[in-house]
Amino acid sequence: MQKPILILGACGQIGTELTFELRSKFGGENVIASDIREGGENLMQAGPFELLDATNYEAIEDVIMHYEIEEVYLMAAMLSATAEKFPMRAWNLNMNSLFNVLNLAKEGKIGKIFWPSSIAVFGPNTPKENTPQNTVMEPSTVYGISKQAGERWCEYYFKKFGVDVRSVRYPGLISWKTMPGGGTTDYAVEIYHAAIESGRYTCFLEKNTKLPMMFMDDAVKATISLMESPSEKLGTRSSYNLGSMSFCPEELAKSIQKHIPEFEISYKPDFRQQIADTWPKSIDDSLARQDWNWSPEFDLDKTTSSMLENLKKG
Ligand code: AKB
Repeated sequence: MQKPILILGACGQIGTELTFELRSKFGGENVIASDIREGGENLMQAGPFELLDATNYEAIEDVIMHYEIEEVYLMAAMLSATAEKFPMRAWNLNMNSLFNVLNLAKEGKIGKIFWPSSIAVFGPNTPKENTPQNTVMEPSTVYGISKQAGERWCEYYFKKFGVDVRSVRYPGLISWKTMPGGGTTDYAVEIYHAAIESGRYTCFLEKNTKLPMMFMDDAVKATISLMESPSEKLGTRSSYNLGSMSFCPEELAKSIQKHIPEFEISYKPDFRQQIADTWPKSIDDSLARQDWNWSPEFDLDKTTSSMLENLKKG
C-alpha cells in the first residue's frame, strides 16, 4: 500500500505537475499538496491540500504526523533572478526549508526526501560544455550558493545520519500548465505564450546564450524515477547532473517559426544575462543514466510542438 506523500511548494511550476502525476499514480488521497498560498481548483480539489509555510518546522511536523507521511518532495524555493533582489529572504527560504525536512528525516519522522538542486550550482570557472558531475563549482549567485550549500548538507545528512535524500540538478524547465516565477530560464516559457498571444517576443537574454533546458514531462519522469530507484544504486547523494537539450533563444525562435512563420523575436538583455553567462551550456549526465537509467524523451522541436498545441487549446 502506498504511504502518503507530502509536496511542499505544490503550487509552483514543478510542484503542480509533480502533484498531478503522483496523484494519478498513487491516488489523490495519498498525495498531500501544500503551499504558502492557494493553487488552482483542480490541484486543490483532487486530493488533500494544506496551507503550509516550508520554513515552519512545527507546522510541517504537524502535517507529517497527521497524515503519517512517508515521503516529502520539497519544491518550495526562491529562484535565481528573484533571489538576487532579496538575498536574505532567498537564503532563509532555501536553507531553512531544507533543514526542516532533513531534521524531520534524521528524527525518523519521514523516510525519504526529494530536494531539487539546479545548474545554478555551477559558476563562471566551471567548464561550460558537457559540464561534468564533479568539477569546479564556485556559484556566483545567491540562488546558486544556496543550492550548492544545500547539496553539501544533503550529502552530510546521508553520510552522517543515514537520511535517504535524493536530488537532481534541474536545468531550465519548460511547461505549459504553470508559469515559472523568478528564474533566469523563464524566457523559454514566456516566448511560447507570446508567440501565440501577440506573434512577437522581446527576450531578456542575448540571442546566442545557450543554456541546458528540459521539458516538464521529462523533469517529472526523472524525479519520480529517482525516487523509485533502490537506495543502494544511488552513488550520488549531493545531486545528480540531469541533461536533456541545450539551445539559445535564436534557436528556440526558429523552432517556433516552423509552426508560426511570422513570429518575431528581438533582444533586450537585462541583469539576468549576467546570471546566464555564469551557467553551463550543456550537461554531462552519464552518472544519472548509469545509476538509475535516466533517458530524456523531448528534444527542442518535440517540446515546441507540445507547448504550442497545449497552449492553443488553452
Ligand atoms: C532559474 O532560472 O533560476 C531556474 C533554474 C535553472 O534553477 N529555472
